[in-house]
Amino acid sequence: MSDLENFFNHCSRIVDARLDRLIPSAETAPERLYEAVRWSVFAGGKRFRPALLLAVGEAFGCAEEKLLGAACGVEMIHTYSLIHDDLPAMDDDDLRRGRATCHVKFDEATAILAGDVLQTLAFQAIANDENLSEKTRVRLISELADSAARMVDGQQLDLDGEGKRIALEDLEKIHQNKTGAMICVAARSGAIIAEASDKELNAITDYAAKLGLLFQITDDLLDITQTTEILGKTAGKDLTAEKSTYPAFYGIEETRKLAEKVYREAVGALDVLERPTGTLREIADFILRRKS
Ligand code: GRG
Repeated sequence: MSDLENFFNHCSRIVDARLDRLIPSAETAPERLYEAVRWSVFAGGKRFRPALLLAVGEAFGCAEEKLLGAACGVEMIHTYSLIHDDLPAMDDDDLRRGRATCHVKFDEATAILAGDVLQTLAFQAIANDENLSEKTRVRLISELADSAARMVDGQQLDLDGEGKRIALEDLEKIHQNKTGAMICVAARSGAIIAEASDKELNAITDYAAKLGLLFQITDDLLDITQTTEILGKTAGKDLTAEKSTYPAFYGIEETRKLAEKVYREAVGALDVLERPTGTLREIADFILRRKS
């Protein structure tokens, strides 16, 4: 197993253990709500955003314990967005993370509430994190709130663009918000907790912005080149929903070249850092080559 795989496995283990402590048990009333939350949270997501937060924090020498609450907060917002994205009023999907979506397993109202409560639990996880100063907690909450709002903006823009031919710059705006904001806040949170300088935070922000774009480009490619079984979510949805995607603009081969260019820009942004950035570079490489 590669060092990066070991790192991801380790992150998944410690993040899952902390999420288990932060999320009320399935026996907590109203049981159906917390069963639904746990169904979606512990469904085997990649935990990419928490791993990114931990990797950035560790590059700046920060202890894992200080990073875990914020990492879980980001993952909870991400999971809420997936639950709501799968609802009939949005993407209307029945498969996520390799199992039935929340509204299919439970019901639509419960899935809406499961997403709602995950949002509040995310902010609670940071507000109550005694490993962090109150000033840091407020800054992280503010950054996470801004990013979660940008994600919702991006989702609305995406819905507005369905079935229409949109300009490339509008496509980029959708993705900077819908996908990029949460990836960016994960990386920035790691740097903020680790007390990175402003110059270092700017470099991490540039890296994360490119990484978010790379994540979306590879997501678009996987949607048309990968199977439902491997993705753990329905493949080919972008074509069915007539979405504007990078392959729709450029074709598959040019989109692959674009992904490589964005990858080089992401790792290039790290060059100004006098820190051990090996894991961050490997993460960009992993996103470029990912299969799910
Ligand atoms: C409904 C408020 C609201 C927002 C939805 C997340 C999102 C915004 C939509 C999901 C649609 C989508 C496929 C977006 C592309 C990028 C993305 C967020 C993919 C899913 O993230 P992964 O691959 O998923 O990290 P896992 O399950 O591994 O956590």
